[in-house]
Amino acid sequence: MSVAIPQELVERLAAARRVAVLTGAGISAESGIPTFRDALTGLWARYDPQELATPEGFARNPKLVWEWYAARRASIAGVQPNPGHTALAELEKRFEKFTLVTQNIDSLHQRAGSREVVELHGNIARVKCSLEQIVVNDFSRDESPPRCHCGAYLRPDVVWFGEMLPADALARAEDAAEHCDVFLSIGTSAQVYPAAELPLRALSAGATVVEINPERTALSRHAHFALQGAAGIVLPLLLNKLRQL
Ligand code: BV8
Repeated sequence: MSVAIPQELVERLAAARRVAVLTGAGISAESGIPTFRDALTGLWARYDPQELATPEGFARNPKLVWEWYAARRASIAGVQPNPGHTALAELEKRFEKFTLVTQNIDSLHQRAGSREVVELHGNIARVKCSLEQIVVNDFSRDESPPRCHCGAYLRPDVVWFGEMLPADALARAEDAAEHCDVFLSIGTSAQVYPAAELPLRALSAGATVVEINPERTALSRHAHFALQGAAGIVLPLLLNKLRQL
């Protein structure tokens, strides 16, 4: 599937000093990680992520939620960054300021070589005490979920629905959106707030907003450029066009 990259977009990107990016589950889809909107695969198909990814869901059934994350962590362990992640790591080197804000919790941007990554929703590789809210690295696994030394359950260090985002991450993301020349929204259905607000902040601050997604989303009609294609195809194309200038 070939996607046309408008020359106007290439020129605006080439002239940009500051670029901000928001990625969602779609950029990891080509690595084999199911997106949030795709039906959950296998034994988890009968659960609603918006049920499980909540403090209430964890309180109701800590073992089920812990095991859902353990299954997702195991599925992530075997995957690799894809050409979309790699192209973003290359693009970062071409700009004075390049801030990659992600909703993903899979570490694939860091593994692809991206250096300035803002994790809005935490990271599945980290575990924290559900009471003290501090990251815990050593714990016994003879219980599911395991317990902190204080006796409370441990939980994944991710942001659940209904929970506040890490204040410093959100502040960095908002600052990047408000002070960029070009904002790329990649692989996100633009439905989850406050992340979904970021491209709109960039738009009202005068940035050129670009969406990369095979499907249209709530953002598409606001974007200056809505490229309907897969990130793993469009981003390497965009990088090549910049190199040819
Ligand atoms: C909060 C971590 C304050 C856990 C996640 C208005 C303002 C503020 C808040 C709200 C509001 N309205 C409602 C809320 C509450 C809620 C919310 O937004 N709900 C939604 C459902 C309406 N927000 C919150 O609770 C946030 N907290 O606001 O705190 C507060 C507190 C209490 C009350 C009010 C306010 C916390 C949200 C974070 C939740 N945690 N993840 C985990 O992963 O288990 S969210 C999780 O879902 C992801 O992190 C991500 O953010 C979201 C999924 O979205 P996407 O990444 O976009 O993925 P999705 O599957 O939806 O779409 C994939 C896209 O990729 C598709 O468009 C597809 O076409 C595309 N695609 C597919 N293949 C490709 C591709 N694109 C490119 N290439 C491809 N190959």
